[in-house]
Parts: sequence; structure tokens; C-alpha cells
Amino acid sequence: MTNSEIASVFDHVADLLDYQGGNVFRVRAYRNAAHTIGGLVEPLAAVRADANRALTDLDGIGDDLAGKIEELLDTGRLPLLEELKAQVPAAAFELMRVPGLGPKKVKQLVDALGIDSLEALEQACREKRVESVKGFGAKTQAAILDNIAFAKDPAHARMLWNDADSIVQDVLGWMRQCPEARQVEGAGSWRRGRETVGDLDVVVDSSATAAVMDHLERWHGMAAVLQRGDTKTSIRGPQDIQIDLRVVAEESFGAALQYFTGSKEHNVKLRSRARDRGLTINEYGVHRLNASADGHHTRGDTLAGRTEAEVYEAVGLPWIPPELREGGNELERAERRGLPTLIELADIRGDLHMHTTATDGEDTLADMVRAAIDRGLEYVAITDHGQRVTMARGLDRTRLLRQWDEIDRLNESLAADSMPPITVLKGIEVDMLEKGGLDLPDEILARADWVVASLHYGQQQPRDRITARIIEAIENPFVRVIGHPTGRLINRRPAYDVDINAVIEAAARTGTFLEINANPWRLDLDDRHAAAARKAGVPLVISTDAHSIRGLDVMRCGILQARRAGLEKGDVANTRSLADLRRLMAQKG
Ligand code: DGT
Ligand code: CA
Ligand code: CA
Ligand code: ZN
Repeated sequence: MTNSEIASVFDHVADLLDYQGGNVFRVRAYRNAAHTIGGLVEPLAAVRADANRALTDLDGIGDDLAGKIEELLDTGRLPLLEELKAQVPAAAFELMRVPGLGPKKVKQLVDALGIDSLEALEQACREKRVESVKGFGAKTQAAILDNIAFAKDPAHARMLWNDADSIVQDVLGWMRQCPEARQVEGAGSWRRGRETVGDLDVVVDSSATAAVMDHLERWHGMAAVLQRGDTKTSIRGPQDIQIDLRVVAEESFGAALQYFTGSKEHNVKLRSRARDRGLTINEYGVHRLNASADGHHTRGDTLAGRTEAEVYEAVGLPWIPPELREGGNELERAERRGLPTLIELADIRGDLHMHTTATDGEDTLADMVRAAIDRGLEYVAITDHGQRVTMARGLDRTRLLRQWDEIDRLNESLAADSMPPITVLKGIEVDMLEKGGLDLPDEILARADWVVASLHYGQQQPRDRITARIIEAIENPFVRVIGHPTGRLINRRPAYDVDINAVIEAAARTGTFLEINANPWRLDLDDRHAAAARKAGVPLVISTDAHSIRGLDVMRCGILQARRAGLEKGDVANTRSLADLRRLMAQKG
């Protein structure tokens, strides 16, 4: 079993225990374990196999949970989960997938109305029976209806890029060990860096097709062979994801990689461009089209196919980065040599949004900073939650000022230790209050090095209210950046209703930055909004919003989103040195 499968078993157990009204500490233990495991890069099987380490070294994993992990690794099953499933109505779990419906609310609905399916819940909402259940009401009922529609949409059942990536890395690593495989690359939406992916596509250069396919069938993640043909095979991998493998000859590898990277829309445009030039392009290469006497065309000489660059060159274009291949205006830009030089992970010099144990982070200030040094960052801003976020023990002025003293001392000791230079900025993530205003006074914010303002509460308010709250925050002279500006959670919750163009316009007018939150669930702003912000002259900030050391590693997801938006290094404020960033900040006011 993979880490994310084990994490999902523990999450499932937590939901079912919670549904039964189980002990809160027990529920929390399973949730925390799921969270820890879900964020682990290294496979649990490897931790277990290492004689020098124990599963119990992991945060929140005691003897009992370690035993359950071993059971899952050995048998793929957990008797506890099966017992719980037998005790809880089957529909309960389906209902818990509706955004905003947790185990407790689902239990109320099941008990009060006898709801036994998603359809029954939808029906009950339409017949206005839900609004009469204690604690529900008409507004909640309407929200549930919207959210059922959201949960039912197949577009919201796709795998997050970050989860897909760990499977892709695993399968590419395995296929590269195949002696008959010369080149092995991932293609499809994964390679284009989409937020979510439907299935995984792998292209292999080999002249021993059967041997390559056999090798894939021996991969530890292989669950079933779905289809096997002469050049293509599809298998079901971990978490039910489909993996399509194509084996091609060396002279076609670039053409196949290009073809299966897509997108379909990009390829359609590329093919039509080839036609205009008397060429034909497919997964085997670029060929000349010869007109024969009867007016038909026949395939002539092969012009390209070995590499992707050669394929694009054959139609008179420079190579186009996969993140831009969505069938927009990338061919025209390539034609006039106007493609952007896309930002890269190595361009990032600071991370300006992260949490510590002072609020809802898992690691201490000192540990977060040490991890940032390890990652080569030159500066970080510590931005724990303000006091409104009571769930996360948000900071009031006293605790915030105490944290800033701690940061002062840390900066002094870092300077004295002649470590690689890093500057820790005194920051805060203030909350935009439901009634307007922020949750900490200006006189405190004036003393911060960096202020992120986010909207976590009152997300159901109407469009003009939400927009006004955000613009008010933008107009605050001390607010530097708006955190996750639309609030969407991919597959879980749509964005709140906000006039994003008005937000961008206000940011441009005031010299306020907008965030691309790199968390794989958020990726907020998304590519289109980030492109619009860039066009309006608003500097973007790509931030991890890390709640743990490993949370710092999602920066690459934010980079992919920025690349799909066509952003260059210069468009992103935290690619600058701290001195240059400060100069840019000084333009606000
Ligand atoms: P996904 O898997 O839904 O996240 O999206 P993709 O883009 O990975 O789509 P997929 O896996 O169906 O196919 C991978 C690429 O292969 C796709 O972007 C373009 C190319 N392709 C596959 N089938 C066709 C087809 O029937 N016609 C054309 N023009 N291209 C295709
Ligand atoms: Ca795909
Ligand atoms: Ca596919
Ligand atoms: Zn945050």
C-alpha cells in the first residue's frame, strides 16, 4: 500500500469513529496520523525496512498505530475499518464527501430524516425538509444543494497533481530500470503541470515492446492490466489511477512524447499548422505530404521525430514548454519568438507565508527557519494566524509581540553564527473580519515587516460584501499581499463569490501583491487569474503557506501554476533579493 492509501484508510477510520460519536482524542489521533503520512515523501515501507529507524519515530505514530501500519503494509487490510464500516450506514461515507458536511452533521441528517443516499439528501433539500432539522436552516440547505452538485461533478474527482506526481516518479523510476528501455518520460496533463490529472501517460523508447510492457506489469504499484495492445498498454495503478504506456521506436520518441503530452487543443492547432506547410504530423513523426495525380495526398519523407525540439522546428517553431500547451495563443507567440522565459523553482529566494507551533503549524519557529536554510532560501516571513482564527489559537497582540521578540533574537543568533545568510521577517496572517476590518490594529501591523491578509470566515457572504472586504484589506497601508485570494479548495470547495477583476484592479492601484498559494489543494490564484494580475502590473508572490517543514516543499506546485500562467521571474516578487523586495514594497502608499 502507498502512503496516500494508508492515509486515506486512517482518515476513513477517523470519519467513522467521529460519526459514531467516538472519543475525540482517538478521532484526532487517526486524523493526525493520516495527515503525517499523507505528507511523507518517503514510502512507509522504506521506513519500516530501515533497521535504524522505527515507524514510531514519526510524529503522532505510537505503538498502536505503528502496528496498524504494519498490518496494512502486510495485508492491505485493516479489520478495525471493516468493523466500523459494518456498524455505520454505507451512505454515511458518501454523504461526508459533500463539502461542508462532516461526520456529525451527516449523523444528524441520517437520524432525523433517514437519508440513505446522496439522491435522498438532494431530494430532502428540494422538498425543504433539511431546513427544519435542528441546526440546519434554509441557508445551509441551499449550500448543501450547491455542494452536492459540486461533489457530483466528475471534474472534481480527479487526482491532485502533487499526488499524481509521486506515482509518476515511482513508475518512471521503475521503468528506467528496465534494460530494454532507452528513454522513459511522463507525458499528458501531468507533464503540462495541470492542477489535477485524469490518467497518467508514459512514453518509452525501445525496440523490445513486449519486454517493456512485461516490466511495467511487474511494478509494485500494478493492480490490474486493463488492456494490452501492440504499442500501448494500460494498467490500473495505486488509488485506481489508470496508467497508459506507449512504446515507440527511437526515431519516433520525440513525436510520441509531443503527441501524448497534448493538450488535444494544442495538438489540433499544431497539426493544422503542419498542413498549411504541406506537412503531416502524428505520434510517429513529421512527414512531407505529396500530392498525387488523383488529388489525394500520400505520406512522403520523414522530416522529424527523434526529439520534441526537432518536431517543433519542422513546423518552423521553437520548442514550447509543456505548461503552455493548452491551445491558447502559444503557437502565435512561438511564431513571433515571443514565448516567455518561464519562472523556475531555482529563481525563488524567499518564502513569505508559513506557520509555526505558535498557531496551527506542526514545527517550531527555529525548525521552520532551519528547514528554510536547508532549502537555500535567503529570507522567510513567519505569518501565523491572527486572533480571529480561534480554531488555530490565533495570536493576539501580546503573543504576536512575544513571537517577534523571539524572531529578533533568532536573527541575531543567525547573524552571529555565520550560517548561510537568512533573514527572518516578522509577519502575520491577519484575518478579514466578517463585518469588515482586520483582526489586529494598524498600530501593530505598522511594526510588522510583512503582512498577509486572508479571508477565512464569512465565505458565504454575497459577492459585493466579499469583494468590499478584500478591497478594504488591500487599501490598508500595511497589508502587503492578499493570501489565497479566492478561497477555493480543489475538489472540495468552490471559490467564494468575489469580483476578482476588482481585486486585481485595487491591488494594481495600491501597490499590493497577490499570492499564488502553492498548496496543492489551493493553487490560488489559479493560472488565468495570475495571468490577469500580471497583465495589470500586479506583482505575484508564490508562497507555500507551510504548516510544517515538509509543507515548504510544495513551492514547486506553485511554480507550475505560475508557469502555466506564463509568468517570468520578474513577475514574481519573491524571486528578488530582500533589498529589492523592500524597494518594491516601498511603492505602496
Ligand atoms: P487527463 O488525462 O484527462 O488529465 O488529460 P490528458 O491531457 O493527459 O489527456 P489523455 O490522457 O486523454 O491524453 C494524453 C494526450 O494524448 C492528450 O493531451 C493529447 C493526446 N491524445 C490522446 N488521445 C487523443 C486523440 O484521440 N486525439 C488527439 N488529437 N490527441 C489525443
Ligand atoms: Ca492523461
Ligand atoms: Ca491517457
Ligand atoms: Zn496561512
